[in-house]
Amino acid sequence: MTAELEALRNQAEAELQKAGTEEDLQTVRTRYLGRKGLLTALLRNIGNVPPEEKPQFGKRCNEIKEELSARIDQALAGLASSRRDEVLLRERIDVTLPGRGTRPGRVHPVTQVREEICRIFSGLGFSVVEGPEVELDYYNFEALNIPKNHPARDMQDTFYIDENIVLRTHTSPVQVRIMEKTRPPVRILSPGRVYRRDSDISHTPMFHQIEGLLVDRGVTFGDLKGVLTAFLKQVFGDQTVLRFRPSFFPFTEPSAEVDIQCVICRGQGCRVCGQSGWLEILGSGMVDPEVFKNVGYDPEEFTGFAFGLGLERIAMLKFGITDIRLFFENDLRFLEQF
Ligand code: 2U9
Repeated sequence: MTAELEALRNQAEAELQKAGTEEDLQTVRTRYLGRKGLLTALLRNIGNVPPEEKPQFGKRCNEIKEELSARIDQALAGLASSRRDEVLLRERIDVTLPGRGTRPGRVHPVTQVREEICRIFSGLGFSVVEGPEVELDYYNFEALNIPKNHPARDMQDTFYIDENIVLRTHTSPVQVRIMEKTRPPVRILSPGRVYRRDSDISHTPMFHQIEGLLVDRGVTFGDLKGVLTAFLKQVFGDQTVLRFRPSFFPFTEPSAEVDIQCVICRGQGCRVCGQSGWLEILGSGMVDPEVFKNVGYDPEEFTGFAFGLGLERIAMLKFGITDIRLFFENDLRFLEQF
């Protein structure tokens, strides 16, 4: 029995030498020390050992068990530690390397212009409002006094989703929706994307507009001139020279376009102003009584003025950009200059 015990010990020792993984080690443990293990079975058979050898046999049995168990624990700890070393080696970080750094972003020039205009009109008591870009024909055209046969609705200019739904061609429908819901006084500014079927050096199928609307009792063309003059002098400088030139829009009557003296040649005539000395900046006018009727305002009681401008155009003049498409290419070499 004692010889058998020593043989078992040597066998276990040999298996332990070969065990390369945690799993192997656990197998050895179960095989020898488990409840149904070989050593356990041998100890259970202590009845067959001659009585005078029993104490010695039992003692040796326990020694071997403890030795084996300790060896297994030791080997497991060794495995865990070398795995840790491996991970540490693989994930080594050189803390002396220079950091990558984050390049600060810039505010897009069109956003800069939008923020500036919104800030100026907020100072004049206007609130900023937004609305859907996919719009009902009614709000985009009909309510604004642009009937079905009007040239401004030509298929060439408008993206139709279906017969009654369009991509808005201006932000005016936002203001119509607000007027339907609220009574005057109204002082709103609506910035946003608009869509027109047009594409060249100065037109993109999507561009940005800001429109403004002021409605109250007793609003006159003088108010329009005063507010727009104050606005343009804040954007282009106090010395800016303006002119109000008669024009036509279906939703305003009378209407005027506002020009500033060319910021490049100071009125002498150059390539930017097409030799005219003037730059067209915005369109404006007194809200047509027909529009007021459509939203349930009494045109005898209320008057108002409205204006609209294209943000890309303002940004082009402000920053001296000659091709509108640059705004939409997201070329960092362009954007990083602002
Ligand atoms: C309502 C009533 C009237 C907004 C106006 C213009 C004149 C105008 C153009 C400028 C350049 C569009 O981006 S652009 O192509 N806009 O000339 N817009 S008056 O008139 C309104 C708006 C809302 C209810």
